[in-house]
Amino acid sequence: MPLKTEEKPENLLNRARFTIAAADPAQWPAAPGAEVAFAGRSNVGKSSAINVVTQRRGLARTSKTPGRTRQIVFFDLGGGGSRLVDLPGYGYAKVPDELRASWARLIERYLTERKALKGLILLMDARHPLTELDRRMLEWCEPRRLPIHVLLTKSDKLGHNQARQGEFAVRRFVTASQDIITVQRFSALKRVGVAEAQQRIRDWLAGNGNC
Ligand SMILES: Nc1nc2c(ncn2[C@@H]2O[C@H](COP(=O)(O)OP(=O)(O)O)[C@@H](O)[C@H]2O)c(=O)[nH]1
Ligand SMILES: [Mg+2]
Repeated sequence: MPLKTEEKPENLLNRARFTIAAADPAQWPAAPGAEVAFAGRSNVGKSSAINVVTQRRGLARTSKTPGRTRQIVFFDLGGGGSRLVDLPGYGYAKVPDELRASWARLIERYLTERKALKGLILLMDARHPLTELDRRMLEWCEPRRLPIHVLLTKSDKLGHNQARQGEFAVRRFVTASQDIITVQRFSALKRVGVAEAQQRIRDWLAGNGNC
């Protein structure tokens, strides 16, 4: 019998619904299930990427003002307890050190303790990937064997060759962990690389490791 439309695996992401913007770990949804989190600098395009991969414009709030998201936002994908997670952006220069440190602690706690986490979508700006904090994030995750898929986003702002150079630079940086770290070009604006990103997310949620 053919699957009903809403049960097709490719529609899993379209079912995303806002669950909670959690300021405190006590508010994180009960942990069973599978989760894919989006991380990266403030303003890099995390919320835009979530909207594009779920094909739900306006699901995650996007902003022209960096540093607006201070909470971990969970989106339920229904059924089997799968979720997408919008992590607070790191590295926004204009927040006080104390606040920045508390964000780092929150993200670290999430990445360390969250059993449901199956993989991290790490967004970097295609124009200047591998910032200090991007590197630290990769270096923190590598020994913990957390699978990462890097989206080099806003690639619409770059020519083909420049975008390729960025891709090579990130690949070189993670050479030792190619089995768990993958890289692609992406643009939320021009819908570049959406199918590839969706596939990676669905594979993780389905328990198919990194590839
Ligand atoms: N040109 C371009 N702009 C983008 C892209 N993705 C996001 N933006 C813009 O970058 C800004 C920050 O995006 P947002 O998704 O809120 O970033 P977040 O802080 O990482 O969640 C917004 O003005 C978006 O419209 C992209 O792929 N290309
Ligand atoms: Mg955001």
